[in-house]
Order: sequence, then C-alpha cells, then structure tokens
Amino acid sequence: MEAKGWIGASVPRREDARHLLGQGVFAGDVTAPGMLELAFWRSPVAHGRIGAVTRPAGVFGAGEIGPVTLLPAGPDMPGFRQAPYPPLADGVVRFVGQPVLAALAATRGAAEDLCARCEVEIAPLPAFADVPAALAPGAAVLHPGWADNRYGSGHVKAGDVAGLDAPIRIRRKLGLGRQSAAPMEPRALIAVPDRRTGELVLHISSQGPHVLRHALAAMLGLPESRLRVVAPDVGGGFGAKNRLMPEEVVACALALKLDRPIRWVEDRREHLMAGAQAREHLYDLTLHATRDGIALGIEGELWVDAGAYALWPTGAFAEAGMAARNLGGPYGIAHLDVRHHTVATTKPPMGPYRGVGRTGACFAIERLMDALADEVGVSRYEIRRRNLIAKLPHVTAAGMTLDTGDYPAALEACVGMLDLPALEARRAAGERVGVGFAIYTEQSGHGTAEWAGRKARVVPGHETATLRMHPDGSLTLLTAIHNHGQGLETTLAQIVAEELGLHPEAIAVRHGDTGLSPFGFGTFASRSLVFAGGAAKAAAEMLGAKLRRIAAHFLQADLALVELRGGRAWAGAASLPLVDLAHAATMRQERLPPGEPPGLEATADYCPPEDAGVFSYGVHAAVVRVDAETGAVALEDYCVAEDCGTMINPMIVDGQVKGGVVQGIGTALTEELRFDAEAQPLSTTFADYRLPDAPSLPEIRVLHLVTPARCTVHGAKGVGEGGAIAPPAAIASAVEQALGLGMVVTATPVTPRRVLSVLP
Ligand code: MCN
Repeated sequence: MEAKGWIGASVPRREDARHLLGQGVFAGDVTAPGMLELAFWRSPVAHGRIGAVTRPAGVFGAGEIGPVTLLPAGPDMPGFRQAPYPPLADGVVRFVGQPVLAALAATRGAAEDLCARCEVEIAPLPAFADVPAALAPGAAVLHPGWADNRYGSGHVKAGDVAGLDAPIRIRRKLGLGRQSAAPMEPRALIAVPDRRTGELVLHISSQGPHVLRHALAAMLGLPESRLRVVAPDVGGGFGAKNRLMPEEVVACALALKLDRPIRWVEDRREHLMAGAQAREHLYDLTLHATRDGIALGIEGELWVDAGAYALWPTGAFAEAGMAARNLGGPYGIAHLDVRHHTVATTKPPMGPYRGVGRTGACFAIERLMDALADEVGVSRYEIRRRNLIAKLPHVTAAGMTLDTGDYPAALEACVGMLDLPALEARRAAGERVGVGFAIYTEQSGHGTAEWAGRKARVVPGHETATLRMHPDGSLTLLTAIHNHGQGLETTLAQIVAEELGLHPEAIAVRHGDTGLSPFGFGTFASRSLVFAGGAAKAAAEMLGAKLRRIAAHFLQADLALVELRGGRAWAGAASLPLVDLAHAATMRQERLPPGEPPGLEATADYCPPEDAGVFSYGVHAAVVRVDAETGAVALEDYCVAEDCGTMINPMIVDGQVKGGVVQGIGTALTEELRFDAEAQPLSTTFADYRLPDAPSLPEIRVLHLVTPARCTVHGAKGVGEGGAIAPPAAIASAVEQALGLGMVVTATPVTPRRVLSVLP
C-alpha cells in the first residue's frame, strides 16, 4: 500500500500480463453445451432482387429467424432518410457480402458446407461503386421512396465567404480512401440462453455492451432485463465494434427461437467484405486568403460514401458533419460555407474509425495550407506559423471552443525535434528526402449539448461508476466503458488509488458486462478517461468521505483532520487500517457512527461541465525518402508534439499516440478497400489490404506538452484518436518536398502508383 502520486505515473499496464501469456478470454473462446455454429450465405453481387432460393435444412432466410423490429438509424431530424439494415436481406441485396441466409450446424465447417449447397437467384440491379456514380443524373435509387441516393445533407455556414473578395483563391479536389478498422480480433459472439435466469446472455466483442443491449432488446422485443451483454477481452475495436450489426441480431434471434447457444466468429475475409467500413471522403473546396498567406475562409462541398445501409445508432452522418465542422482546423478561419453529403452506394455500410471525420478534414485543410504556402511563396512551416490560433480559448467558425493549450508552441516544439539543416543538406546533395507538417485538434469528452445538437438518437452525455469496498478492505470499480487496448484497467485504478491513498493494485476494475456495472455508453470518441475517469473519481470521493467519517468516529478525531494514505486512515499520528473500517461498515453495523448507513459502496455519475468538450492537439512531422523510379515512399522519421492535458499515465499516452500514428500511416500509404465498377470488393485479404508492418516504420518520437484542461478530472483530455488524424496530411506534404513538387498529392493512400502519377 502506498501514498499518493499515481496521477502522472507510468504504471505498467496490468492487462498486458494476461495477453502476453495468452491468458485473455475473447468471445470466440467462449463455448456452451449444445452450441451451434453460424455461417452466412452472403450476396455475391452488389445490387439485385432475390428470386428463388433453394437451401438445405438448417438454413434460415429473412422472416424465419423470429420477430425482429428494425430500428431507425442516423440523426433524428427531418430530411434525413432512413435505411435500416435488415439482419438478413429482405428481397433486395445492396452490397457484396450482405448476409442473405443463415446456416447452423455443429461446426463452422459444416455450417459453411450448408451455405455451399444453397442456390439463390438474384436478378441484377444497377450497382454504383462510388459517390459520382451514385449521384449521376438518372442513377437508380437504392432505397424505396428516396428521391436520390443521399441519406442527407447538411450545411456548415459561418461568416460571409461570398463577401470576402480575397485576392487568393485556391480550389482543390481531394479524397481520402476507404478503409477497414482491421482490429486484430475480428468480430465474434456467442448467444447463450440461460434457463436459470431466463436471460439471453450474449458474449460479444463489443466496445459498448449497454448500448448494444438497448438496441438488440428493442429489435428482438425482449425486456432489457432479460438480455445480458458481456464483452470479455476485446482484441481492438477502433470504432468498428461500436455499431449494431446484422450478424449479432441473427445469432440472438436464432438462439431465442431454437433455445440453443449460437456462436459466430467472423473471419478476416468477412470482416474486410462486410464489417463496418470507414472514411472515403471527397472534397471540392476553395480556400480564400490574403496575399501574405492569411487564410480567411473555406467554401465548397464534401461527400462521404456511406455505403448501402445506416448502422445504428448514428449512421454515417456523424462522419460528414464532423468533417465539415473541423475544416477550419487549428487556424483562425472565420468564414465557412461548406455543404456536406452522406451518400448511399452499393458498398458495405460505413461506421466510425479512429479519428472519425477529422482525418479527412485534417487532410483537406492541411493540403490547402500547403497549396497556400506554395502560392504565396513561403515555406509550409511559415504558413502554419502565420495562421495558427495564438490565443486560447478560441471559438471556431463552426462554434467549437478550442479550450486550452498553445498551438504555436507545439509547432516550435515539433520543429525542434528535427534536424532541418541536415535534411536540407541532404536535399541539396540530391537526395529525395522531405519533411511535411500537419496539425490536428481532437475533440474529446464532448457531452450532452454536443450530441443532442447533432440530433443523435443516443446522447452519450454521462458515464457512471460504482466503487465497492468489500469486508476485507479490497475494492472493485465497476464501469460501463470498455477497455480493449487503451489501458483503462490501469488508468482508472490509478485515479481511484490517488483519491483513496492506495496502490492501484488494490483496485480491481471490472467492465464490459451489463450484468455487473451500472449503465454507461462504452468506449469511443476518446471519451473514456474524461467520462469514466470523472465518474470513478467522484465515486472514490464519496467512498473516501464515508471512510473518513467512520475513521473520525473510531479515532475520536476531528473529521477535517482525517486523511487516507497508504491503506490507512490517519488523524495526526493515530491511524487505523482501512480493513477495520470496511469490516465495521459491512459486518459490524453496531460499531458505526450514529446515523451512518451500513455498506461501503458508492455510485457516481459524471457529465463534463463544458458540454462542447475539451480539445487535445498536436503537430506531426513526417520525414520521407522517395524512390522516383518506383514511387516507393520510405518513412525515415516521425515526430509528434502533442498536448492532451494532464497525463494520467504517460507511458499509456505514448502508446496511444504511437498506435494512432501507425494507423494514420496506413491511411497515408498503404490501406485502401478497393472496388471495381460493379462494386465488387478487390481487397478481401491482408494481401490486398496492406497494413503498415513493423520493419517499414521508423521509431515514432513523441514529445508531450501539458496544458491541463480547465474542467476535467485532473485536467486530462482524451488522446485515443489524435495520433491517427494527422499522418496522411504530413506524409503527403513530405512526399512533395522530397520530389521538389508543389501541392500535387490530392488523395490517399499515397501508393507508389499514385506517386508515379504525380511526377511530371
Ligand atoms: N490517458 C491518459 N491521460 C490522458 C489521456 C488519456 O493517461 N490525458 C489514457 C486513458 O486513461 C486511457 C487511454 O489513455 O487509458 C485512452 O484514453 P481516451 O483518450 O479517453 O480514449 P478512450 O479510452 O475513450 O479510447 C477510445 C479511443 C478511440 S475513439 C479509438 S477508435 C481507439 C483508441 O482509443 N481504439 C483503440 N485507442 C485504441 N487502442 C487500442 N489498443 N485499441 C483500440 O481499439
């Protein structure tokens, strides 16, 4: 037992040991007696009408899995069109890989064999594989009753771009490729009817069990009290395990119908074909600026290819709206006039992926700033120096309050990590090396007003934690957020330990089980530390207050003098071990102070007081070497100067930043889900969908600047996504410098083929 000092300590992640030793338990590891394995017959065409179906026994089609009510997804606003995702195709298939039939057998292989014996006639309908095809005049309409192939459009307007009369106008068309979140563990689940409790217990690889339970219960017509969702160890989510997907509805419905456990484990091909997909933005933007390179306004349009269905709860509308709102970046751009469109195509539905909306927005604004630098004739560093917001807080044109920090200082800090003269010397000697900069902001911990303002169907404005001290003085923290690589089992324990003067090892953290923890929304949007950390601290304060009251009574001391430290309650030199207090509070009620209720359990709720959230930020610098013969880009160096407020655990923050950067490098250089003109997927294995590999990565160097947030627990801001936001912009810029070109890289990934295509 130790005293305080846990905030800011690089405590090793407690969860690592079980993973390194192969002792984690994932949904696919769970079995149950009498279990059947599920496999899907998936559409081989992108769009078509289902005709005659021939299938063996043990195969179920739409309408045969039991009653299912479809839920509307996307924002709850007029003009937003609904396209709920049926668990099994309902007469029409709308993308390659859409589940059409569900096969059950004793083994996965046998279930796949049943699928192989199915014959489904599908009369082809027109496919549209991208936004231009979907919006082309006369294009077929994907969903009945829709006037065109847009889920919806929005308009972010502030100031008066049209009235600017700026001397410099730079128009560029830009694009960000389509991606898969590609977690190490694909999706997996097992739905088990529990005859003792009457519950259906769903073990599933999920980022947010309570919200999933809510949706599933509504779809299946079950009371939420009869559905328990357990997310055990989860091998990465990155956003892709935070939406309701058809496979989980089918498995639960069949488990209820047949009263048998049903397991489904996604394979990589299914994940790349039919899991939630991400990004794929198109931009047509004009930047207005002064002759000395001060950016004044942005106007134009952006389109997000949201695929064939809207995933509950947000659909892909969040992606487009977020991109539009963030187009001003960290620059004081006062005029915005941007229309955004969420477009339906015959491709898999889009979900969130680390950096939601902002990876595209950052690519767009940073590319425009590079073009502006070229136009004005100053360096790309100088253009940023001139335009960065110098004084915070700053309310952006889109109405977001960039709260605390020092953006120019971060730029200088990042530049200071590089040896620019040495790089110049190499360039002068003819080496094709270059450096690129990109700056991001990362909104985290945004609460009620923000989500309600977006007309979200679920408003994740709070989080709750329960802290329980057992009769022997040990502690359990119960939370509804989910740790799937973020290190939250360690950092939440650090927060409670700090408050109660204990060692973090003294606190067990349990999460991911609707049967255990109080309600909460789960882990996404870099919210967990701000929200669950806030709730954990508040619960620890409540429990600590009670422990001190009991201790003051036992020690006959003034309550104001009692403090908790090292596993004991102290009043001056006198002290008592917490276990004595715990024992009294639970087993010996008669010893408690008069009027003090028994038990040592506190449940606290937390909503961040500033509803617009807190903004982390950072500057990325990429150094690349380009082979002009082959177009290959080699990363030589990667630097990040970031500020996420107070770090609870600097080692974990480091890991989060580096992990994010690697994913951003994938966006920048290698990863793309490609489709042919008939919307047939061309990237269904890791041979075609290339993730960055360790040998191709430099050491990612991270410098932490710390400006505590004004309103969050310990002044911490979220950090989980920031690393993934800036790399495409930084790397594209570096490639251009290496080749001695102006702003010519307009799309990701910057593959060798794309590099060769921009060479003069
Ligand atoms: N942290 C800290 N000090 C800070 C900020 C954060 O010590 N000032 C710690 C937190 O305590 C937590 C971690 O850093 O242990 C990330 O915290 P936070 O920024 O709150 O992000 P979340 O926990 O909400 O995680 C979600 C975020 C997102 S949105 C995606 S996507 C993502 C990511 O985190 N998916 C991940 N990081 C991931 N990391 C792994 N390994 N796997 C994923 O699926």
